[in-house]
Amino acid sequence: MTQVASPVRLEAVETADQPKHTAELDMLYRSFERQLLIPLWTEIGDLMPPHPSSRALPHLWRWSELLPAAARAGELVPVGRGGERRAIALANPGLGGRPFATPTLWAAIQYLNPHEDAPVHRHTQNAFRFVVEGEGVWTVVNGDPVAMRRGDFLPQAGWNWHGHLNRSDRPMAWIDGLDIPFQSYADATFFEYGPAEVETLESPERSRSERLWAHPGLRPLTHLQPTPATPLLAYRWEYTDRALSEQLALEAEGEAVTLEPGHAAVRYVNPTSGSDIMPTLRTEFHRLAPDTETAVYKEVGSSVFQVFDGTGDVTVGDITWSVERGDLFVVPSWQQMRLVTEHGLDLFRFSDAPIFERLHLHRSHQEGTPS
Ligand code: 1HN
Repeated sequence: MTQVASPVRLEAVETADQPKHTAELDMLYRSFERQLLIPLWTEIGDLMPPHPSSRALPHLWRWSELLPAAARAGELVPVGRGGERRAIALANPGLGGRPFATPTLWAAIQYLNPHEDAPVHRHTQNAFRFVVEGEGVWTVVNGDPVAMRRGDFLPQAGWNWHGHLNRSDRPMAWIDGLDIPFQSYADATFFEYGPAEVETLESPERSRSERLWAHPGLRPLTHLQPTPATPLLAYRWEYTDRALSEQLALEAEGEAVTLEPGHAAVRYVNPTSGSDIMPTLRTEFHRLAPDTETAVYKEVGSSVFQVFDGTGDVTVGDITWSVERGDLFVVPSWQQMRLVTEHGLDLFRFSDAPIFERLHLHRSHQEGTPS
């Protein structure tokens, strides 16, 4: 048998049904350590908690601190082949110094200087961009240039070639979300380099993907089969904004169309199936009207939120933060969350919910409702 140092140290536990701590028991435990064996009776509390108890912690990153840090990286660190992206990841303080926002989700701020390119590559990880401010960058997906502007959501499913280029005279920052931690634990990751230069002759207003797919309720007869990820590469702010304001307007006219009073919400979906935009990622936009308080809610799986506009107080677990534009916060699995706003609050959200739903592990609970 290969001898490797055991990272564990087994300790006798003396509860009613456990053996007394004797020299013989100690020898047995030392031999378990040498053989890399761990008895269940010393671990059960950790492995089988009565409900999810995430190592990830609720945490807030302020845009007012993230953006200057990214801009400084823009002065000091070039972007190119090898490093691939000037992306700076949110590292949850409960996850041991890994660049993981939650056990399944990666979130980063990415920054591109004027006339810079981020080289072409592809990976199995599902990704998206969301833009909280600025414009001028095109993300080029399989040769299709897609303009990025404030409020746009740009999904980018695994194994598609992609690079970014800033065609403007100003720097631009945005956030990236990916399922990197999930695919890393699952040993499912592949990666390939493409050209170092992002090739595109045009910078069109509308991508080919939008010209084919961005017509609500209409589907090309040549594309009737459902695809696992959305073929639409940009969900524009103008539509998201209108969908949310119309929900609130209909509510004001007496229709029960909002999630709860004053809380409008939409999910970004794959137009070929009506399901989430990618197999592992769920993305939504939430709008709270002024003077709205949400219910206290929790679910299995983790989320990252970015404040798009407005201000409010966010409670996650037992921490409350006052938030403003661009701030990012993490909601770990089965931690309660609640939002309160006086002047109105717009929030972008992404989560790993499709993974748990597909595996029949998803549960949610709203305070005041039966469990
Ligand atoms: C990536 O390709 C992007 O394309 C962003 O912008 C973040 C993090 C790890 C690996 C690949 C992008 C990434 C990434």
